[in-house]
Amino acid sequence: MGWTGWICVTPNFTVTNETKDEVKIEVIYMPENCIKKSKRGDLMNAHYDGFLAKDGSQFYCSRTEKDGHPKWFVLGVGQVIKGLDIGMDGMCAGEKRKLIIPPSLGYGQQGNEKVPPNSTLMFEIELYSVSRGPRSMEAFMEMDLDKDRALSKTEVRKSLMAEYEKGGTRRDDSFYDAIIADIFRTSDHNGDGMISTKEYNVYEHDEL
Ligand SMILES: [Ca+2]
Ligand SMILES: [Ca+2]
Repeated sequence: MGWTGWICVTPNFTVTNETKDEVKIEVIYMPENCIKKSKRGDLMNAHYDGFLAKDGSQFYCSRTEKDGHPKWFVLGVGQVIKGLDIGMDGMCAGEKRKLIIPPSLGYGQQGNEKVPPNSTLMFEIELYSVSRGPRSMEAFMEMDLDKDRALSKTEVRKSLMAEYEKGGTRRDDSFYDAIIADIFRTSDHNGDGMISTKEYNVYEHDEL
């Protein structure tokens, strides 16, 4: 799922027949392992770039914002604009979507500093992870088996195995290796191979 090569450029697209009050969803990439689909209340980790539909100009790019990390937010609770809450429902980790969002589900008649009034928006989304519920300290403590207030790869693996193998299906190591590599890439900011409580709780409430 490498996103390192993804740069923020204006894509080639045209908007036709935009429907009022409806989010148009186009799946650009669907991963083979689509295990868990997002639903309201899930914690999402995604990159999303926003463009104005009328001329394709970019008004937001999470890859160049702040530290360029994918953004964390809870789905369906208004932490992002309505069109994103709707358009990112039923999505799985690794999936990419293009969304077309009418003004009523975007920034409306007001717009914001970068979005003119009554703008139809186009978003490109790449979802990295979906997990049930916000990252709570309770969940952290549960995963932190040796109680050293840091999560090792072994601890993360055990917790993933408990979750993915609930139904009794055994998955091979490479399945977990890929997920763990992804989790540590996005969460282990100082690269010491452990996820600290601070790194775990990177809760960003973005303006979007
Ligand atoms: Ca630990
Ligand atoms: Ca760390």
